[in-house]
Amino acid sequence: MDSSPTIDLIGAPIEIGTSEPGAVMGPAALRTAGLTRVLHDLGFTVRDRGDLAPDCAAGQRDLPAIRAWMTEISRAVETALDGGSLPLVAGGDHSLSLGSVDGALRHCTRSGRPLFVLWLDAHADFNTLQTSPSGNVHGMPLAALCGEPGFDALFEGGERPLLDPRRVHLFGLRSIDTGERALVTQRQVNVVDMRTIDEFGVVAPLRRILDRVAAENGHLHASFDVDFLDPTIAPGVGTTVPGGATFREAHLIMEMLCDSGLVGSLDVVELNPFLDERGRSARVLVELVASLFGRRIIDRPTEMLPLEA
Ligand code: B3U
Ligand code: MN
Ligand code: MN
Repeated sequence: MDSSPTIDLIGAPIEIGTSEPGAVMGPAALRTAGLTRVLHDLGFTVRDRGDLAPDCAAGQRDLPAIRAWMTEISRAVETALDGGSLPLVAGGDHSLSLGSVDGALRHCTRSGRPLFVLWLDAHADFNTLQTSPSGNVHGMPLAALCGEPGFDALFEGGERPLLDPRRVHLFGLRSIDTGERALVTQRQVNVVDMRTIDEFGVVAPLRRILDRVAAENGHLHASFDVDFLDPTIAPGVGTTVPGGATFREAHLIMEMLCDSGLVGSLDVVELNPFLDERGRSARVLVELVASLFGRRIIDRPTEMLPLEA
């Protein structure tokens, strides 16, 4: 990101991509936990664009309803990026990334930069309608964005840019379905699973990803699913998976992303305040977002850098 871009906060209270109600309250909880204030205190101009409210009948959960969301989110993200702002999409379930990544893709196609996606998530979200065990669209956005068949009803007619699966980096993976796993391998999606993080920590794998994005002058879209975190620190999410990232690991990732200056757009998804404990998860997320946008403990004395061998 530039030194201090304007941040466009885009609320996307969508929950039709999941079977667990409550994510609709996510954007409100993030605001209550101080998201806007924290960013403002860090010196950013934050334009709160409010919550998107596409026109679809209440209770409608099919692909055309998700398409209505997708179209609005995509436009909001593309408009923000075209205007030089950094879009922060607050969810809402992970199907919202259909829109945010689509918007970033459209912007990048025009500006001629490759789009990389860092998917911080317990899940791969690479199911198709065929492989999905649940039928929930929040488990499918990456497959749809990468052009897997079966998602035509999601996209408006005409050309749409496709996401290159080899530029997708799953990070924190620890739950994947059988057909989904085959597809992730076939399409050469990059995976840093929890086993890798246990063995090497977060620094080496993340540095490798960031070096790659920097070498190609890419735009990095970070998509942060609350279930990337261990449920003991972030219980407010519909699909908890044990063995997630610690606060320290997540915090360090955010600091590294900040230092890289590469993140051009961000999603914070799957916060379910109905399942949270006294706002804990929302507060943790706001802390992490603050670190991504430059909050630091102290400026590191340069003679301390680099510490690695
Ligand atoms: N892979 C499973 C579970 C899941 C994916 N994303 C979330 N849960 N949050 C599925 O339903 O596709
Ligand atoms: Mn997800
Ligand atoms: Mn997930």
